[in-house]
Amino acid sequence: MNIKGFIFDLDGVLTDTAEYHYRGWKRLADELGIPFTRQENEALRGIPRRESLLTLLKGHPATEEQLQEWMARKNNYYLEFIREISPADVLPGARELLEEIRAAGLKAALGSASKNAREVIERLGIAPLLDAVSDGNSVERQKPAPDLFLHAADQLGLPPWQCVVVEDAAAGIEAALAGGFWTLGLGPRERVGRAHLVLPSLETVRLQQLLSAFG
Ligand code: B16
Ligand code: MG
Repeated sequence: MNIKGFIFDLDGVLTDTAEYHYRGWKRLADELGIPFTRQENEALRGIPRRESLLTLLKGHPATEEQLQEWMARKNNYYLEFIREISPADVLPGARELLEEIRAAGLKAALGSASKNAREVIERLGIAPLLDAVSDGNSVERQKPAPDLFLHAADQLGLPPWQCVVVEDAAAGIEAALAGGFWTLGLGPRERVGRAHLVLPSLETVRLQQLLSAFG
């Protein structure tokens, strides 16, 4: 069997923190008098904090000091919102798949661009099912650079070709392909169609099905 490990993105794969990111950015945008819609928020999927802010600003001038203050402000709103997260917020099928991976003696890691990823997985109650955590603090270059997933694979002690990256964002699929990983894309083909395998969600997925698909 080829596949020995799985690397999971967080937002959009294991849970849906996108709504909380949206509410945080929206509150900041309202305060700055900048229009910001849910649709615009979709483009920020998997995109790191600073780049998200620059996208939201749409060329609105800002000093470095202001950028820092606004990022901190949005993050404080986000931290307030994620206090509501509980084990009930794990997306359907995700916990079952993590449990199957553990039972089969395979490895699982987190590969999230978020600097708050550890807190979220603790609140979801899935930290014990993850053998390694790579997050927004782990590497310099973020997705679509492959660094984050390479860091995760390294922590698992596995080469990329023995790992499947599970992602919901185009930038994440590109990062995984650039690193030489197998890719499972979750969501519409317009977004994750470059993945080796595309599924709507993890809801009905079984480990055996994935091992056969990538084996
Ligand atoms: P933070 P993922 C990403 O998470 C989110 O999709 C993206 O919207 C967010 O801006 C980014 O994390 C950084 O998050 O501000 O908490 O460091 O999909 O890579 O798990
Ligand atoms: Mg994501």
